[in-house]
Formats: sequence, C-alpha cells, structure tokens
Amino acid sequence: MRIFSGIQPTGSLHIGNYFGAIRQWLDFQHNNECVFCVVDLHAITVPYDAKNLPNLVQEKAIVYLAAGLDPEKVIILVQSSIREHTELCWLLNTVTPLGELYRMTQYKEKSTKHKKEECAGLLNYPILMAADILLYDTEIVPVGEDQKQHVELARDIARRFNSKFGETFVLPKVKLPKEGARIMSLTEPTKKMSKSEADKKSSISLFDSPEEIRKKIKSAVTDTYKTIKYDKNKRPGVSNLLTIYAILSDRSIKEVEKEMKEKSYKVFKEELAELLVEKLEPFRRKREELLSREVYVREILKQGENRARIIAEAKIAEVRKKMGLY
Ligand code: ATP
Ligand code: LTN
Repeated sequence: MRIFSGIQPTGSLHIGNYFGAIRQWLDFQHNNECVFCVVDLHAITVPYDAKNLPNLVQEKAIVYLAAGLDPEKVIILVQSSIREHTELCWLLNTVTPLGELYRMTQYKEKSTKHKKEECAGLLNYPILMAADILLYDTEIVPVGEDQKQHVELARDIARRFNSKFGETFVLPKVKLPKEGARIMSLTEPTKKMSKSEADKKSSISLFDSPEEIRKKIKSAVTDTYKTIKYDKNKRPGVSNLLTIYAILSDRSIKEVEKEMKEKSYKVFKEELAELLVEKLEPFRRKREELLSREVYVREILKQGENRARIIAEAKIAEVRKKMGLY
C-alpha cells in the first residue's frame, strides 16, 4: 500500500508527535511504499523565522532517521522540493468549497491564535495537505487525532474531483494509533501537546535531557484526588500521564492503573520520569551522531526528492489532462 504522512518543521518534536504519528510510520515502513515528508510549505502559514527554517527542516529529517525510519525503504522528502505539491494545491482549490475550510477545527484555533497575522494560506492549509496526499495515490495516512478532519476533507476533495473529471485519485483513509492519538499538554491537560506552544514545560521533547524530563513531569498538572485513576473527562492530567506510561511500557492503561493504585502521585511521577529518560535515551544518542553527518542527511533528502518526483510528475500530467489544461 502507499502510505503518506508529514510533520511541520515548527518547534521541537514531542512525545505526542512520536506516539501519534512516527511510531505508526515505523510499523508501516517494512511492507509498504511510504513517503514521509517535512512539510515546510505548511509551516509558513503562521509567522516564522525564514533564516532558521532550513535548520528546522534539516533537524526534522534527522529526527525521522533517529526515530528509526530506514531511507532504503522509505522516501524521506522535503515538501517544497517538489513543485507539484503547490501546483496540485492550486488545482484542488477549484474543487474545494470555502465553507468546508471555515469549518476546520485547526483553522479556527490557529486563526484565533494568530489573529493579527492571519493569511489566506492558513485557511487553504488543508487543500495543500490534500495535494500532498492525493499526489502520491495514497491509501493510508497515519496521523494523530487532530489531523483526522483534514484527511477526511482530502477524501471528500478526491471524491468531488473524480466525479467531476473522471476517476483520478485514490480515496485516502486516515489511520490513528490505538493509544496516544491525542497526548495532552502537561501544564493544561485539556489542550493537546503542541510543538508551537510557548510554554516549554507543556511538552516533553524527544531530545530533552534527563534533568529536563524529571522537572517537567514533576511539575505536570494533576488533581487533588488521593488515588491514581484513569478518567479522561474528570481527571485529564493524571489520565494523560497514565496513557504515556502505558504506551512506553507497552501495557494497557488498565494494567498500569492497577499497578499504580496504591502509590502516591510523587512516586508515580518519579517512575514515569525514569521510564521516559530510559526510553528517550536512544533518540538523543542517534541524533547526536546524525548532527555531525550533515552531508549524509542532505544526500538522503536529495534521493527522496528524485524518487518522489517520478511519481509526482506522472500524476500531475494526468490531472492537467483531465482538467483540460493546455
Ligand atoms: P504545531 O504546534 O506547530 O501545530 P504539532 O505539535 O501540532 O505542531 P504537527 O506537525 O502539526 O505537530 O503534527 C505532526 C503529527 O503529530 C501529526 O500527525 C499530528 O496529528 C501528530 N500530533 C501532534 N500533536 C499530537 C499530540 N498531542 N498527540 C498525538 N499526536 C499528535
Ligand atoms: N497538517 C499536518 C502535516 C501534514 C500532513 C500532510 C500529514 C501536511 N501534509 C499529509 C499527513 C499527510 C499536521 O500534522 N499539522
């Protein structure tokens, strides 16, 4: 099957990105044709630092490799290196109803957050994402829960295009992980953990030092109940920590809840912090290694670009023809 997914080169990747997206990618890479993208064209829809963008892109490619994606098996790609993404985005603009875009939760949240600098790109963001997906005849899109709505819109756009111009696009399906599709912020557990959140204490980056991890978990918001119990609605903080513990220890939330039942928050948090330190250590080590191999990383991105271009050029030629472009 063809798999496509992407991450924005915004802030530092956190455990939510790992549990929601990358961990699924690792499973798919063995028996499928995968394209994993650093979506720089999406990252520029909110204010950003142009000088630093290339570094953030390179850093995300390093994370993909450090997490265990095998460049021999998958295509690792920088979105802006293939012009067909932007061309298809424009073409799909013409079959996307405006009302659908205004309905998107991410648009509502980000346009409120960036009220003064809101640009048309922020509204059209899901069309570019549809272009990414449809350009490669993608069947499965592994993402976290917040992106489900966008993948469903991509499917609608494909359906609409096919009925207007004839069978052209594969209808993509979203794939969410069983656990960890929505990891919550440590400081405000009713909000999702997010890279671009200013308060660094709200998330655990994949490359935080052991000291940073211990501090952040210690100060994570919980509640005033005495026992440790999973209740997503009434007790979002502790439920989030239990979820993280369960995923890292490869057990069910029920099992972890049972084990922690008699323990204090202090002990539970200390055990969680140590588990995080242990599980994230290989990421830190591999990243250090790759940081000094810039040429190698560039080479992988170039190779990804060359492989992706063959697919993208053929697809765009088909689309142009179907749409009657000269
Ligand atoms: P930003 O704050 O810049 O929007 P982000 O943290 O939301 O960044 P994205 O680059 O938008 O990260 O998302 C990359 C992938 O990680 C997507 O598949 C998304 O669904 C997933 N993801 C993001 N945040 C979480 C989270 N808190 N829990 C689970 N998955 C997440
Ligand atoms: N919008 C996504 C990133 C993204 C993406 C994609 C994910 C851009 N294009 C195509 C899956 C498929 C996000 O996580 N913010």
